[in-house]
Order: sequence, then structure tokens, then C-alpha cells
Amino acid sequence: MTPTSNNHHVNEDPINFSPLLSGTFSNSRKDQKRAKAISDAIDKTLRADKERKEKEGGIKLLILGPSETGKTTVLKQLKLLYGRKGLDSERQTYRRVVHLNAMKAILALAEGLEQAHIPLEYPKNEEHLETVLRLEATLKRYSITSIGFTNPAIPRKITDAKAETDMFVEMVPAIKALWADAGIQQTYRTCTQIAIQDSAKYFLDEIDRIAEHDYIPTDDDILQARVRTLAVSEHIFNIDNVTYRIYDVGGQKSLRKYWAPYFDDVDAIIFMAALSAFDQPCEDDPRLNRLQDALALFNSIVNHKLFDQTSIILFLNKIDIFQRKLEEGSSQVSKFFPEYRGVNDYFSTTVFFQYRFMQQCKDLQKQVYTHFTHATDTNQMRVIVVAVNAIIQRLNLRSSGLL
Ligand SMILES: Nc1nc2c(ncn2[C@@H]2O[C@H](COP(=O)(O)OP(=O)(O)OP(=O)(O)O)[C@@H](O)[C@H]2O)c(=O)[nH]1
Ligand SMILES: [Mg+2]
Repeated sequence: MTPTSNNHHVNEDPINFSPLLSGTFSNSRKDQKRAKAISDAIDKTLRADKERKEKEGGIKLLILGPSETGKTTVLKQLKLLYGRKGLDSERQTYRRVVHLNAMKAILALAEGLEQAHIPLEYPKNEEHLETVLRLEATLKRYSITSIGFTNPAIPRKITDAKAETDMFVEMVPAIKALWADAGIQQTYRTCTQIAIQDSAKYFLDEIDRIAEHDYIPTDDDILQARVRTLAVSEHIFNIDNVTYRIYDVGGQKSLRKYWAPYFDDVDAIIFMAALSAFDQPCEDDPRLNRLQDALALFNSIVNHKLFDQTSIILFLNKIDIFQRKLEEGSSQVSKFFPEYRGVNDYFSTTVFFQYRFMQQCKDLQKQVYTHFTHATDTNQMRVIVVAVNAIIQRLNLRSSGLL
């Protein structure tokens, strides 16, 4: 079944009450008639809304969690695994996202190199460095959250696609020269605190391919591409003969207030946190550790009274990056979580983090199903989606008294 998407703009009212608010009503017969007509219209809208929900039925599932934890990536995997067209309808538009992601990545590295006073390997690359640093002002204009796009995850502020592509093509020699420079490579390896996207290496390694004039993003490119979600969007999938209504939300702090209108009648929640973020500060609050923010947010969701009967599934995501960080020895868990006294290996640290999440749950009877995930890996997600579907089905049957 094809997934359908509805964009719920964050300031959108589900019902338009404006006629009621637009005038006062006297007791005249004409006004009474008008008031009744409006009241009937509202009843009709509410009835239609209720009927639509009943007809659609199925399971209402929210994907929640802080920003950059992989929520939209999971949705892309669902489209690939269960959508008739996969990611085809978005492929062309992602070309621009990929180009912008690559430019942002090299800009972040160039800035990091300057801040850390790391010298370039080849002084002749100085010219390229300046070209890239000049990108800052331009890239702000072409912010990844404001490109024209038909994907509901991306708001529509139309910019000039050709101008973006031209800009990218002009930048390619500078990007290639800098990415090959040992100074930039050292910045990439050692400056773990710079705000660089996880997909930076993937796109910079692939620069020749993505710069081809007839380049079309592959599924993996789309899974790696990063676009902030601003508006809540609804997607319908049929998984193993069960209809799911899935909501993807924006995780930035300023956007969390728009989640609440979707909290009624939720059957299941996938809460996502990025384990790899244990040593990173929040983008919108640099004093706060990202994983601490995730724990606090999980606390407010798992103990929320509206989610008493909701199945909670926890995805501790980005285990590939987490594992790499531990293996490289570049970050110690105990430095960021002083209460952790174990060794810095994958097994002990994941047990610790899972325990920290479970500790947030005040109701000791509440089951939380945890998965350690690598959301950009389609093979792993295929297995996990089947497991999650089985759990949700079982819980659903149990709560309806059929099991
Ligand atoms: N290496 C790796 N990258 C991942 C993983 N999951 C997601 N990503 C990447 O992380 C970036 C952010 O993922 P998104 O899915 O956009 O994050 P989000 O939670 O939707 O973020 P908001 O929309 O801002 O709330 C993307 O570039 C993804 O490709 C993972 O498990 N491993
Ligand atoms: Mg998103």
C-alpha cells in the first residue's frame, strides 16, 4: 500500500472556528438561524473527523525524540520497506539536499580547522579555504530548512534550485582539495565538539558521484541526507495487513510544544535517542548534554498520563557511530556520565544507558521495549520493524481483551 502523507502545519487549527468569533449574535430570529447553521457546520466537521478516524482505524503511532536522533530516517525506511513507490517521489528533490549537506559539511570542517588553529597540509589550499569560508553567508540563505520541497518534512519556501546547483558545481574543486588535505582530516578526527553532521564523511567521500550533472540520489543517499523536520506529518502504512497512522515530529526544543495536539488515543510510541550523542552538547542549548536532554524528554513522555495505556518502544539509535567512538577511544562515557564507573566498552556502556532510560519510568509495571538501532541500515531496520510490529499487535490484542 502506498503511504499517504498529510502535512499538519504547526499553526494549523483542526477546525475553523472563525465564523463564531467574527461577530456577536443578538436574539433576532435571523441571528439565531445563523448561529444554528454555524453550530451545525461545526458538528458536521467534528462528525466527519470522527468518522474519518473510525474508518481509518488502525494503529496510531508517534515517533518522538530530540532532534537529529533519526526519526525521519525511520520513516524513510518504512517508505522503502512498505511503500509502493519507496522513495521515488522524493528522489529528485533530495539532489539539492545532498548538495547542501556536502557544502555545509566542508564549511563546518573549515571553520573547525580555523578555530583549532590546525595548519593546512598544502598552503596552496588556503585559497580554497577562503572560498569555502565565504559560503557561510550564502548557505544561511539556502538553509536546509527553507528549501522548496514537496516532502511534508520540508517546508515550502521556494528558492532557486538552479542557483543552488550552480553554486555547488563551482565549489566542487575546493571541496575535493580540502577534504583530501591532512589538516581537514585531522580536524574531522579530533574536533569532536564541532557541529558536524553525521553524514558529512559519507557525502564528502562521494563528491565526484554527487557532482555529476545527471546525478540522481540513491536510496542510501536519501537515508543519509539531513533535513530538519519543522511540521508534524502523518503517514499511512499497511504493515502485515495492519494499518498504521504514523506521525513524524520535529525534535528541536522550540518545536516540542506542537506535539501535544497529537497525544490523544495513541496506541504506540517509538521514542528515539542517539546513543552516539553521549559526548555532544545540544545544538539549541550548548550547556546541556544531548543524551541528558533525551533522558529528561523520555521521562516526560513515559510518565505522561495520556500514555498510560500506550506501548512504549525505545530505539537507542546510531549504534554504529557510538561503537566507533568507543573503539577510537576518543570519548569516555564516564567523563560525561560520572556515575558510570565501568569499562568503556560497547556491552557495559549500552547496559548502563538502557538502565538510565528505564530509571525514568515511574510506573514499575510499565514495559518499555528497547532496541539498539542503526537507522540508516535498511537490513537491520527490516528485522526491527517486524519485531516492533509483532509487539504492538500482541499488546493491542491484549488491551482489547482478545488475548
Ligand atoms: N550513521 C548513522 N546516521 C544516522 C542514523 N540514524 C540517523 N542518521 C543520520 O542522522 C541525521 C539525522 O536524522 P533525522 O532522521 O533527520 O533526524 P530527526 O530525528 O528526524 O531530526 P529532526 O527532524 O530535527 O527532529 C541524518 O543525516 C541521518 O542520515 C544511524 O543509526 N547511524
Ligand atoms: Mg525529522
